[in-house]
Amino acid sequence: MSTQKSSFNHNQDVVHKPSKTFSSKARISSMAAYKKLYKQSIEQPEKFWAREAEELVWQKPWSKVLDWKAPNAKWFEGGKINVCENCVDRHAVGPRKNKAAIIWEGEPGDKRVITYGQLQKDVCRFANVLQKNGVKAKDRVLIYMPMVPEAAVAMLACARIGAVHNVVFGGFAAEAIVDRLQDSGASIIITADGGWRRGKVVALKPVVDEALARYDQVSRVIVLKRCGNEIAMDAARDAWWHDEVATVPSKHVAKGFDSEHPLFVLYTSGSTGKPKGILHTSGGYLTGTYSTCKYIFDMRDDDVYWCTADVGWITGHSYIVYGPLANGATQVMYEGAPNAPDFGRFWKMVEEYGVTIFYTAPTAIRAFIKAGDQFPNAYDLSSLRLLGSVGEPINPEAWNWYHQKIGGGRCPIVDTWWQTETGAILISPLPGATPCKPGTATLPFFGVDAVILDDAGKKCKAGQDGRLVIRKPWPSMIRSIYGDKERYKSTYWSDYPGFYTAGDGARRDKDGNFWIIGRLDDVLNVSGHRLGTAEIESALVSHPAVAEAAVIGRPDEMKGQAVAAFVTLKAGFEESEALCAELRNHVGKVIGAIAKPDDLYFAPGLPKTRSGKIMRRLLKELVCTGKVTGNVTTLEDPSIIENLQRKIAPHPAP
Ligand code: 7RM
Repeated sequence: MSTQKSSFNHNQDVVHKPSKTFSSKARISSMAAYKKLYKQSIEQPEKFWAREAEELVWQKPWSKVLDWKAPNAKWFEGGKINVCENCVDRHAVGPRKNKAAIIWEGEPGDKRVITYGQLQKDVCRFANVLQKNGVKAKDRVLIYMPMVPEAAVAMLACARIGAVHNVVFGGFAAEAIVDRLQDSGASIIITADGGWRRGKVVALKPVVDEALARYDQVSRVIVLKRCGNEIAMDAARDAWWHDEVATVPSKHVAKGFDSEHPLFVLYTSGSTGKPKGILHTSGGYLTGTYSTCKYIFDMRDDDVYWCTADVGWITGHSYIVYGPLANGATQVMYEGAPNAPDFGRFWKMVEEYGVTIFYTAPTAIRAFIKAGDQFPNAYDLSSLRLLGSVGEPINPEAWNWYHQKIGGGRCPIVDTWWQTETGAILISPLPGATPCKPGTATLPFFGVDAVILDDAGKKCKAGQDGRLVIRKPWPSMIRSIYGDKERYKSTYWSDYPGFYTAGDGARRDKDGNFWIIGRLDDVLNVSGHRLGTAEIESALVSHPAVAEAAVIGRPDEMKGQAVAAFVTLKAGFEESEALCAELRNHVGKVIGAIAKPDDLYFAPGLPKTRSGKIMRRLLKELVCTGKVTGNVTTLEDPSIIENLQRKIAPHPAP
């Protein structure tokens, strides 16, 4: 175990305290307030979470807040709740009836505003459609849609009738649909003819047809007409969304379901093995997403919130659909790519709709940096008051750019750490309280007992690397891997019995901040020193020539592992041996000689998942064997690997 100082934090002294203007209006407005409530929430988590859950509408009150027999949690047992009623109906009957719930923009520029009153009608109609088609509580419904309001409507309609949705990202191929149908046993699919992406129609229904040629247990496919592209309709099996909703009433009674009633299954690819169906349930999940939105985004009725994720990811489930709508928020939803027609699209929309809270991923931020400042410079971004980041460690370079260029130096940044499995954010600054250092997700949310343990299960000291562990159950946690309790137990609860292991390496600094240093599967061991991928990559990106970097360990006889780095340069910089030496030395200066890359490859692009995470295992395989044979179905752009395979030559250390 290394105990070097946090090398990720190469501008050690920079601490961004929330401004007085921000703090004075925030729900949690000082560190003293955070610490007090955090202490209470850890001493009596059930009391904290019960208070949060009480802000939701329950059709029957719970009799017990938590029943915990590790690794099985039941939250709010005895309670009956309708998740959809909480996200839609309760706003549609009060003063928010005519408030915009969703301000949607299609990629071609078409616009729609859906009020809570309208959303209620749409959701009720679609709930009636599902029931008319025989869907019952606990049935699985596969949703394969573009980023249109109907994707949220379909999810909410499932929740309303107690059906379990399984959203499959619209960029996945037929194979992913078949896998998920087989595992979940869904018998109905909700899809669209297509969606717009970078000026082209991405056809969806034909992909469903391809999947159903290999799987025959689906009896109904409901198709939204979005793009008007030509598709085949099987008269016995397929029906148009608009025909279906035309024949049903816009009223539907939302009945209460048990708090532990399943809400959805969302598959995560995982680095090896078959995708895991992460199962979430109702009352606890909604409490977690509701509460984190309220405190971490400090969401208000007059905010215009925008999360740029796709509903096919957990971020879209928790922070587009359930959390914001449970808070009665107004949000922007966008169909297409960030660079359609150019990299100014997001900023144009921020200006146009007066977005106040903006939540995106480091991969997007790095793409914006690479594209150039002329794009954000062309728009008025002064409506923004709070920024968020999720998905990967945000390297200080990206943090600072986001803070200055997008936030005008005025907006706090909440770097939110969480997972599909955690359901809601677990580690994050509170924007009116927490002093932020670029690169750290800072401190645990209320009720979250996060620690870093060494291999022997001992708590790590400040500065010491270990594994991130959560010691207490929390309401929005995963309940099982769908259909596989054993795998659930062995994957998450067996490293340290009774504790949840996240699979991330981390360390705390002297102020208690959590620094996520990368996935444990990716951690390097160089001459006995553990090195996180995040910190070496971050050191590379702190060089002015570098846009993005990925680091892996390859076997080395002397050192155990040697460091191999893939580097994408910013526009205007040329690959050269001199630059290579300079980058290597730069890492040496920032972290220490131990982390200097042994091999350095210039790569025009890095292999990423469709949600933007770097796929290091593919790079590792490529370096170790010269080819990539592993599962590449989650790869966003397969040509990147082909190009790397053909073009790359290492620049070995002299
Ligand atoms: C929300 C989401 C989870 C993994 C997680 C981490 C990484 C996510 C951060 C982060 C550092 C962050 N769910 N991760 N957020 N690492 N700082 N703020 O991404 O299931 O798709 O991925 O993502 O490794 O374990 S996920």
